[in-house]
Amino acid sequence: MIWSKEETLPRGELEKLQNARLQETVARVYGNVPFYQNKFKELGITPHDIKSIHDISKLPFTKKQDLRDNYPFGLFAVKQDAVVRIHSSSGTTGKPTVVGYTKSDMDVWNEVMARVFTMCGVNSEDTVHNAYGYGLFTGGLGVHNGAETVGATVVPSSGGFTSRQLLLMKDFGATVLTSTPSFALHLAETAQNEGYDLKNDFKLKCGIFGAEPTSEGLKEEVSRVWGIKYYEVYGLSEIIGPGVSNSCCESKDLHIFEDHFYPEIINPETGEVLQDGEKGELVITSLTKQALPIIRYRTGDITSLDRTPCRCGRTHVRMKSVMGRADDMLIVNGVNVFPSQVEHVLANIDGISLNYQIIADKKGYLDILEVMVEVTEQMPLDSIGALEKLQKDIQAALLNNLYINAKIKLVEPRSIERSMGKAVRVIDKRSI
Ligand code: DLL
Repeated sequence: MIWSKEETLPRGELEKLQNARLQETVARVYGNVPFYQNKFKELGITPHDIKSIHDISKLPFTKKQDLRDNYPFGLFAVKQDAVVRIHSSSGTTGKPTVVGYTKSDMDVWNEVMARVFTMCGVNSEDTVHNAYGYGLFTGGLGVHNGAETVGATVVPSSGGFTSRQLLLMKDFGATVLTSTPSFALHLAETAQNEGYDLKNDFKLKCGIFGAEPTSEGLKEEVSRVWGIKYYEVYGLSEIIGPGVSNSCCESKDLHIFEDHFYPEIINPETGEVLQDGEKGELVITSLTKQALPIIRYRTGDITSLDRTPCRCGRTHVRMKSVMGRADDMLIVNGVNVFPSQVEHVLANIDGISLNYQIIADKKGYLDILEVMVEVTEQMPLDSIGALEKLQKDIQAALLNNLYINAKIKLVEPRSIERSMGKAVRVIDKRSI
């Protein structure tokens, strides 16, 4: 089943739609967002220079930092009374990245998420157990609204409380699990430890997983232990949230809903636009967003595009599953973390220096994070009480500011190895 006719538009018609929508978007940002007006002026262009998507490379890029620099609502193209929803993620300087939606943006989000569910064969007969986090993170509510749009029964369980989630999944007869892939495996492991029979106690037929980089091996493992079909959803809050692209029944690659989100692949070093099939950074321009229209957003995600026809009948371009990041962002159990954010938190705590290392690893199927940090010379290393308090303070500050639960290891001054060049801030022992 295909949710909407736009998903199968012949490419010529799709392009016409994209051309018209790009022109509208460019006019909207030029007229309403001083940041873009200034950028256009710097480049010596006006909206009249953009006649079709073939002109898109004349436009400036937008980066995460631009959202932060214009915190909280500086890039919004509408007045506050038109905004019906805000989401946000934590930011480098303690200030979050803020995104907003009008009523029509919410309609688009529900529409693309309805496409996602339909692509995975989910309809009103299904019960969706939604274990993506609810709240400022777009995963919980974005997936929730899409499931309701196709008429499915949604169980809004959010993250955590693993044993209770298993009970609900079994008793409510969930047929679809939506969560991060690592949480799906954690649920399976807990179910096995608690004596459930994964194949017979549950009615799951598929799962829709995303929000973090995932190896093929881990995907196969999720599919195998639960005995379900694995679908993948991709998205980012700056563009809409989950629902930018999704894998179909015929292909592991993800169809990008390009009537709403126009993709390009660039060389992350030079900004040069690359050809289909070439690996580079995904850049997306929103074509219908009202509250936060965004031009050539640098996602930081490395992938490639494929425009060959898909057996499922959809004409929309496919992207490969994300292969890595162009920057140093870590994703820890679905939460995005930049080393600079951790540093900013550490900088506000007395008794420690800014010599630190972030170590990401796996325990079972979940990610664990350790922050190793040197105490200052003044810190009495023989005072166990003082060290324990310091450890707790750092842990609480990271949790409150960045929503990450890290183990803190305090070490003596000058004990973390110094490098000759760039400091080694992150050791990622997880292999994706
Ligand atoms: O993670 C939105 C989302 C929620 C997607 C639920 C899928 C499911 P952000 O918190 O803004 O939004 O994080 C966006 O997460 O740039 C990628 O690096 C990563 N990401 C999202 N989906 C995938 C995926 C949500 N399927 C960032 N595979 C993105 C790999 C993913 N990475």
